[in-house]
Amino acid sequence: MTWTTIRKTPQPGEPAPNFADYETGRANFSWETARAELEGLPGGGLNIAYEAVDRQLRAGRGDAIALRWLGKNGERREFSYAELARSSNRFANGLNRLGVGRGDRVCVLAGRIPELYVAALGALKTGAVFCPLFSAFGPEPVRVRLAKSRARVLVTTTLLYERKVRAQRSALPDLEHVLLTDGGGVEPGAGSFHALLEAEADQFAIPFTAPEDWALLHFTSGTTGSPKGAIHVHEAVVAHRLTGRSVLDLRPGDVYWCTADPGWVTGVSYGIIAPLANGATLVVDEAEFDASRWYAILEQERVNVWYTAPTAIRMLMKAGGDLARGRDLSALRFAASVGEPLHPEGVVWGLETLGQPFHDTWWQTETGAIMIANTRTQDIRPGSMGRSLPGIEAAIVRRRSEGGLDLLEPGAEGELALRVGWPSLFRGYLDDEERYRQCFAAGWYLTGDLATRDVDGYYWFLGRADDVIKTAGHLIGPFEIESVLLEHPAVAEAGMIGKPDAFAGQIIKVFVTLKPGYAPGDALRKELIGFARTRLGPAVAPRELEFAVDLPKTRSGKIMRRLLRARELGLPLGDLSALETDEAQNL
Ligand code: 6R9
Repeated sequence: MTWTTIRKTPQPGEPAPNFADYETGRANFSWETARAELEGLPGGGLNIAYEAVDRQLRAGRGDAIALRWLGKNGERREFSYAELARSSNRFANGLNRLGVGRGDRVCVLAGRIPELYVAALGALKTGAVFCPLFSAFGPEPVRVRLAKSRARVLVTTTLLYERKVRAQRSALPDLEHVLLTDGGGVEPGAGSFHALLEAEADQFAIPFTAPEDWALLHFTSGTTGSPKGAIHVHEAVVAHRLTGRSVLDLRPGDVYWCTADPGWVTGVSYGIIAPLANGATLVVDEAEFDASRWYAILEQERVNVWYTAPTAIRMLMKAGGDLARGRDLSALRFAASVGEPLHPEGVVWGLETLGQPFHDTWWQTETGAIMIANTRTQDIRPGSMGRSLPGIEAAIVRRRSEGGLDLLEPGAEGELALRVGWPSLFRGYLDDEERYRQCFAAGWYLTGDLATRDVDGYYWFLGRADDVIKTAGHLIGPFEIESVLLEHPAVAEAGMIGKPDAFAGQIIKVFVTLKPGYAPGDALRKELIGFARTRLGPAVAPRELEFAVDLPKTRSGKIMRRLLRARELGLPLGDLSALETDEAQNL
C-alpha cells in the first residue's frame, strides 16, 4: 500500500491540541478517568442532558450561547445555556404532567429547528428515551419506527404530522400525545408544544437516572428485516464528551458546526451531546445544502470546528474553489468528516481551499461514538480512516464458521471488529435479542465493515460485508425499500443495490420482476419510482429502477444482491457456485 502523509504544522496563535500525542494518549488512558471527569447528578446517577446543559450552568457558563439557529429564511436566534436549561426543564415538567417519564419513548420528527433540541434534552431529563426520526422519511418509514419504538409522545410540525402521521394514527395505539411545534389545538388529537412549555415551571429536578438506564434509541438498518432500534444508555455521554474533546478538539466557547441531520446518529451524538458537554456553541442551519451559504456560515459565524461528510465535501468540490476565495476562514481550527469513505482528494482539497485538511473519522450507530480517527496531532494518511482511539481496541478478523474469530495480521482484508468494553456501545436492539447476539463473538463486536489495517495501525475502509448502503451519508437497508415496492400490484420481486455515484457515494437502484399481465416500460418505471417516493420519502427512494426477467437467488430463495451489483458494475461474476449458498449471503 502506498500513501502520502499530510503533516500539519501548528499555526501561530493556535491553541495547543486537546489530545497531545497518540502513543502517550493510549498508554495513559483509562475509562475510569474519563468517567471521573463527568459531574454526575447532584444526588447521584448520571444523565446525558445534565452533563450537556445543566452542568455548564454550574460551571458559570449559563450566559454562553449553546445554540445559534440560522433559519432557512434568514432568521437568526440564539439560546444561552441557561435558556436551553429552562426550556428543557419546562418540557420535562410537561412530559411528567402527561404521565410520561422513565423508559417511555419520545420521538421527534422535525427538521433542524430549536424545538428538536429542547425536546431531546427535556425527554432525557425525565429519564425518557429520545428517538429521532429523519424528517425526510416518508409515511412508511415513520410509521414503522413509531410503531416499533412504541412511542407515547411525538413532537413534530403540523406539516409533517399531516403528511406523514395523521392518516396512520389508528395503527399507532401507543401514541398518546402529539405535540406540534407550530400551532396545536387546530389538529384534532394534537396539542401545542409551546403551550405545554408555557404552562410549566423553569425548574426541574432531574430524577435519578443510572448510567445503564436507556437514553437514546436510534433506528438503523441491516440486510434483512425491518429497521433495528439500537439502544444507548446515559453512560454513552462519557464517550461523547471525551471524543468531542480528543477527536474534534472541542473546548468551551468554540463555535462548532455539525452538518449532520439530528434524524441520524451523528446529528445527535455530535450534533447535540458531545459539543454541549464540552461547552461549545452549536451552529444549527435549518436550510439544505448550498455551497455559497455554507461558506458564508463558516466565515460569518466564525466556525472553529467543523464536522461534515464526504457527500457534502464532494458537492463543495464540484461547486468550485472560487466560492471560497476571498472568504476569511481563519477561525477554522479543525475540520473532520464521517459517514462514508473520504477520498484522498477531499482531504487535500480541504487543506488547499479551507486551510484545513479533513480528518476522517469512523464509527457507527451501534458504537455510539467515534472509534477510529485521524486526530489533530496525528499525521493524516489521506484515504485512511485513522487509528483506533485510546480506550478502543480494534482488529481485522475473520469469523470462523464454527463460531469464534481469527485475528488477522496487518495488510490482511477482513471484518473490522472492536473489543467490547467502551461506554457508548449499544446495549441491544429493541425487542431483538437474537440480532444483537449475532453482532458479537469471543468478546468482540463485529461491525459488518470490511477493512484492512497497515503496519502502523491505520485502518482503510474496503466496503460492507452485508447489503446495506450509504446514499448521501444515509444508511439504507434493502428490506424497507424492497417491501414498499412489493406492495405495488405490478411487482413480483425486488432487489436493491447501491450504484456508485460521483456525489452521493451511492444511489439506490432497484431491480424488479413483474407479475403476469404487466409489461415493462417507461410509464410503469415512473409509476413505480413515484409510488416508492411517496411512501418512503425522497431521501430514501430508489433513483433508478430496472426491469428484469428474473433475479439471481440462493437455493433457499434469497435474492443475491451481490450478483445484481456485480452485474450492474460489469464485474466478473467469479465462482457462482460458491455464492449460491445462503452462507455466502450472510458473509
Ligand atoms: C456514524 C455513522 C455506519 C456505517 C459504517 C460504515 C460507514 C462511517 C465511515 C464509513 C468509510 C468512514 N462509515 N464512517 N465508511 N469511512 N469514515 O455514519 O453511523 O449511519 O450507523 O453508519 O457508515 O459502513 O458501518 P451509521
